[in-house]
Amino acid sequence: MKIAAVETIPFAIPFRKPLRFASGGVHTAEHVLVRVHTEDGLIGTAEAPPRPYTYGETQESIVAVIDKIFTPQILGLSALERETVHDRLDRTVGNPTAKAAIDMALWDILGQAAGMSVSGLLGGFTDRMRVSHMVGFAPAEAMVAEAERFRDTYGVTTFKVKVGRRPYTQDVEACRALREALGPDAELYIDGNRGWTASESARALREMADLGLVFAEELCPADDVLGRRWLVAQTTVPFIADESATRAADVTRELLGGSATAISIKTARTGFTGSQRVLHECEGLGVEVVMGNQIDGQLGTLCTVAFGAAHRTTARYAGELSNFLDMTDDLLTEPLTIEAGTLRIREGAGLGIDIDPDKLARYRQDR
Ligand code: MUC
Ligand code: MG
Repeated sequence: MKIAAVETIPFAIPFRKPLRFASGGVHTAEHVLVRVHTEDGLIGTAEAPPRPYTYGETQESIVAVIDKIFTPQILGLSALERETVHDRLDRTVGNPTAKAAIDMALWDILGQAAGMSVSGLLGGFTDRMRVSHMVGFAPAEAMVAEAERFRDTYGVTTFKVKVGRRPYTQDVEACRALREALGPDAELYIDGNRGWTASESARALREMADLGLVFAEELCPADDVLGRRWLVAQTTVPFIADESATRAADVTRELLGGSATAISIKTARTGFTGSQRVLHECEGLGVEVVMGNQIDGQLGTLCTVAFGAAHRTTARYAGELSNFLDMTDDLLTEPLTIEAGTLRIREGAGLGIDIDPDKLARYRQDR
């Protein structure tokens, strides 16, 4: 299982409906397909989504850091030597989605070699997750129409609503309209992507106190240290750290500093190995987690559900697993489907990723 080569293939697939949020937007999935080849012919696969507004990575930087720095450092190591692989990758700071894609591709290889599913190897708790859909910025009526469509078509009843616009009252109105349209049983939570100040966030939360929000995520920047602590201390809604806690050490800092009371785990940035570190840290501390979405395509979503379904703590809440439905196409031979509000893991050895060669030829940008 020695690593013989790492392929980085940039590809671009347009979104039918772009996702817009306070820190940016995505119109086209310009991701990088990462394939790790072993000397004995196994191929581990994952995708890295560049999110410059969150991690500083671009499609070009992901390809460059893997090709020029990471691959030469890990060639010849076995897929079983993941700690050594990470020791080498961690010599370079940052680049979380590039590192995570390599990690997940190595797990895919381990699963294939063992003839077992990665989800089973990780923990095997269940074979599916309830789905939470992220509703991006739009006029309130359009946000309601989107949520109703996801409820009626896919059975989804949990929604993460993007907030963080100014004035904050338009987001409060949208959340109120969603609660009125979806009824008391729908689970609603909000994500501000750092768009508001601490005091705007406090006012917005007070005005939404009757909406039964399950979580509030990154409403204001964690870098506004005292403001954020002040906000988190006064709210009764669990406050999720997402982009402010992208590594186990950040998780420690945000939680112990009183700047968050729950954590978003994203396999796109911590792979499976780092995500388990974060998960076990949160379990040890008694802190709730949600499986987040890096605006993943189908490969990334498959990785998220494989991890989320594997552990009882990550399977407790709905995972953010549906935004690939807004893309015009994807690379999998057999597309993912959401039924009765749930997404199942893929059966079979490894991650069960089967890339359609025609689709890859059509969307890859390097040929
Ligand atoms: C989210 O949860 O914030 C938007 C920016 C990002 O980094 O992830 C997405 C979704
Ligand atoms: Mg977020």
